[in-house]
Amino acid sequence: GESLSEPSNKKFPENFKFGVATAAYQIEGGWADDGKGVSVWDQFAHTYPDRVANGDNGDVACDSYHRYLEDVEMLANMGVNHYRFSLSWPRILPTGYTNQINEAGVTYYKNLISALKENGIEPFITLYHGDLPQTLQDIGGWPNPLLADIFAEFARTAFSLFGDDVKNWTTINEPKQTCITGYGLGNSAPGAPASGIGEYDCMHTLLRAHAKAYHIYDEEFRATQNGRVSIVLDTAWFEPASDSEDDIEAAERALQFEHGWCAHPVYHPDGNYPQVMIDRIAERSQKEGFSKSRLPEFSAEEVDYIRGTFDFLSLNTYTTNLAKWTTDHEIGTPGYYADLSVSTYQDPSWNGSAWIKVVPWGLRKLLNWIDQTYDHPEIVITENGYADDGRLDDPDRINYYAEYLTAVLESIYEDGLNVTAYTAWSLMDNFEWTSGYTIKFGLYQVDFENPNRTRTIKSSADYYKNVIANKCLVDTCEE
Ligand code: GBH
Repeated sequence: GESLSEPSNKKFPENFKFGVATAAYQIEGGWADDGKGVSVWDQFAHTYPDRVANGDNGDVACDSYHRYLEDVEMLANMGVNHYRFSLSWPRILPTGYTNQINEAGVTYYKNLISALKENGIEPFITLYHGDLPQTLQDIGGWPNPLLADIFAEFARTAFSLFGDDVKNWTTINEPKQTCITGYGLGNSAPGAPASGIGEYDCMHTLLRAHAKAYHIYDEEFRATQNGRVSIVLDTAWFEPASDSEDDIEAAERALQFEHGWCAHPVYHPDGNYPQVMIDRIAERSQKEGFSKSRLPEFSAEEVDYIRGTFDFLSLNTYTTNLAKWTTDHEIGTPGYYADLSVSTYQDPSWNGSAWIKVVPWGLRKLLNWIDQTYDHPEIVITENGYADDGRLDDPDRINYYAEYLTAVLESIYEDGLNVTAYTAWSLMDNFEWTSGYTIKFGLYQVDFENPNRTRTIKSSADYYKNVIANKCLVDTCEE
């Protein structure tokens, strides 16, 4: 396999920021406490325990709803600059709509935010990270275009409740995951499969929802609150499986589907979906006998309204895949992966765990591709991390962070990219969606057998603490 490089001895730029991330359903618990409404994840995990490893759910999770002060202590110990967490929409708006505001939920987030600020930690809020109010699923969920306005109202509520103290906002976490697993394949919450249709309708609404929230911030809050807003997109790097032209084309197409689907409408100066998606999905839809493309169309006004709705580019990324050209999938069941028709896999010689192979050069290539494709944006890495079985002594996680942070340094100093912040996933072991508690991403361990959900520091947290303190990966740094 590729040999790993020595950690860089360069110092991060003086204003570079380090943080860690979590998400509401994955850590909070308190699923029915104090007037919280039911989310699609509550519903999914309770209705289909067979679809989550060990039948687990987030009813208690890390119990952060009751133990957030311990979380803040851990954050303060590591000395992070920012803490990226998400709001549970149904904890604040139990009906999903603004007709009813749950004061206890508001108080929870206000308390968390003030504890962070007392410790000099910047709150970095994601409005939506997977836990849609079930009431809104009952009217069809994200494929229903009405959700764009309903989300925008939630966004306005959050900006007005918390915006005096919160300067970093992202609207939606990983729309692609919500749409493909939730509404395309349907193997994750809300479990509403409509392959080849639902995922595209879902993304269409999410993009309009994001743009509305961004414009609301611009028009009603920016002047007084002076914060920044973005949308969190995830992608792996796709490396051509060989240097053949076909494989190079396959890798570029994979990037345009996996990243461009949502990135192009927002981040590309031209806006709209990537042309390769528009063309391929129209062509396949026609062969399938549809009267129009399964990829919905934006009007020219909508293209204008959506493009440029970001103050920085926000990226979640974990690993690299190889992309190999393959003949187009036969016309049959419509679906995102058939529309893409690229064969992807990972090199068996790559080290790593589960789906996360340690391929730091892939991060550097991805950052460069983004820089070139989207006109040199400021890039904030909002998630990056490594999973294992949860042991306290975790050299593999330390190695992953050293390798990936080295790639970040190289992208800054050797490639001249504008990467300004890095956020590790995750503060602590938590509920990893359909993998339940079997996969552990934490810098802190959580004992899920213990009613106190005891948190214990791992070696990787000590490592990250040093990185943050020195702004450097090794003991002797070069300015
Ligand atoms: C992010 O999702 C999420 O934002 C976060 O909530 C989550 O906990 C974190 O990453 C860690 O997963 O078929 O085995 O190849 C990342 C979404 C999930 C996409 C795993 C790729 C590969 C599964 N990723 N998936 S596999």
